[in-house]
Amino acid sequence: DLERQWWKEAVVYQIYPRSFNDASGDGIGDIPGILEKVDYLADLGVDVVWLNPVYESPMADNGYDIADYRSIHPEFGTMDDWERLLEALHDRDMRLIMDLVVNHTSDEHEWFVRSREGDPEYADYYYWRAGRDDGSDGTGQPPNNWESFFEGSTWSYDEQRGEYYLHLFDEKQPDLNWRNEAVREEVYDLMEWWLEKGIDGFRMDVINLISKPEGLPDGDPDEGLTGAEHFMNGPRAEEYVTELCERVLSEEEMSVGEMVGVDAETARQYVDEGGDGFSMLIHFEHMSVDTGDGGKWDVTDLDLLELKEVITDWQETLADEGWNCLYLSNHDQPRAVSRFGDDEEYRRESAKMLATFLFTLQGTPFVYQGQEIGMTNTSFETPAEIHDVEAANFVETALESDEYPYDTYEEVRPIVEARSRDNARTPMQWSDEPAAGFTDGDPWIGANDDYEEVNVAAARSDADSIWHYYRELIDLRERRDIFVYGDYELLLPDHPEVFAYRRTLESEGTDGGASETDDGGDREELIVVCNFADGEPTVDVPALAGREADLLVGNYGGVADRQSGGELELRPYEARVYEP
Ligand code: TEU
Repeated sequence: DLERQWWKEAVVYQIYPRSFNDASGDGIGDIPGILEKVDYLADLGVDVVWLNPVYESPMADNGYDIADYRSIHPEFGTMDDWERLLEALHDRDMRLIMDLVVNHTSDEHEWFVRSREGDPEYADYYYWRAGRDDGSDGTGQPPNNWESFFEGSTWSYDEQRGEYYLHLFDEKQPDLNWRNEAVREEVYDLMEWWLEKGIDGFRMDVINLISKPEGLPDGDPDEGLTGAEHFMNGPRAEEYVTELCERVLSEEEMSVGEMVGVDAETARQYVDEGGDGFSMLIHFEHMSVDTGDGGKWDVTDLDLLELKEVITDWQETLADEGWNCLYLSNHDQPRAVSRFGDDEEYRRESAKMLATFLFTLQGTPFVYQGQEIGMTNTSFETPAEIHDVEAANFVETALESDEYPYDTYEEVRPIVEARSRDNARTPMQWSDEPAAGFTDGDPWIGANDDYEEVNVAAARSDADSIWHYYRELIDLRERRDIFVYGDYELLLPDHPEVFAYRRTLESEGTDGGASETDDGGDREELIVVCNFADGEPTVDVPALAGREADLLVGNYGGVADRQSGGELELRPYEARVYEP
């Protein structure tokens, strides 16, 4: 039996503060802006806020480059504002988890500043190496062939120290040397410092990249991101995670490890309820079901069979050990409705279908700001409209190097529009007022053109909106354990357009809607059917054959409340949840 935990039953709402709500009028979202919307979150019914980084930072990667772990960046407000936010959330029975980036710091963090000066105390806080074939100019070639997530080498030469330093991301994000015990102690200290302030947990950024093998060997240049086999789940990654969890975390805190390049089997090493692993992991496997071998920028159609395979693998592998984090959107991904649904004719239907899918799998659902109103991808007419460092570097590399076959921006534009992280970072659409009601000033990034139609005010006043549908799902999940704890079983495995599954929960006590099993216990059951395409398939669901079932929730009107038998005629992007 699965152990009950508050964070399993919670619904998480992710706030990207820069784009959520601007109270100061400088065009950048801030903590006082979030405070104005705390009641909004309570109305929606979410339980936990995951706040993207708000620490002091030069903002080379919008806060994922931290310059001081114990202070708030002035653009976002003050520590007092942050404390008021924590209190306002707790007053409303919501919790707060902080995003923590400890694989790397900013190059403006005091540790790095001292490290590049050669200060003996900090000299070994980062990875410093001499170049290869070190010439008389002291530069030569980078120490190995590893490739950065943000294009180019993972090594930059530092004039002051006269050596190269390692950065898996931008050159302004040097990697911390976790082999150095002093570094690990610093991390535990700052985590304890935040826990003492009363937060409810952490989301740990790229936490499976923290261990690099001795000697930093070259990677195989023919494998995806060069070097990844060495720095993803490196030799001591599991040991460091265990140590971190034992030292600073307990099961009372929600701990979410973000892990790049982790499959379900590997995930089991890192998740554990006993306090020496994370509560759950953010993985990327279902984020590549619409990419080719070339990775993120190699855009293909959604392969639903692959999605079924990935989701089913994670559902089954973590069924009795560990826990799933469920997400379709975040600040690094394009908008789910544009990517997996239809952001034109069937925007409403497909956004609701995706919500149904998200809330009926086993795990903790994460809702990214704007998802609850079906916000869509945006357009980037010229490279100047691109803000994100990852997309900007891609465009530059694509146009200037032979690595990609493109010559003009017009050729790469559809790829940027499909994939840029900026799609998720346009202002939250509160109303049809200028800048979508996000700011009275000039927004740091332009609002999506569709804001006059797609916005919170409109959605809240329309009983049939995506927003109200989210509320309904959140409410159902809160009332019925089966949504949270029920076992998962894939149905119709080979159907190319319809994703269907069964959830079952056996329990001893009585809990509305249950039928009796042979041994006298209760058995609850749900059948979920989601059409991921715009066709109108008739499907035969054997699990419903010869049975009667109540419609618990669905995204179309005009469906009978009670279904007899397994034959279902579905409409474009239709989703239904039945209870036999
Ligand atoms: O993202 C991890 C990561 O690997 C990203 O590069 C991700 O794969 C990519 O954006 C998807 O296209 C985390 C943060 O969520 C991201 O915002 C940061 O830029 C990154 O770490 C570095 O801290």
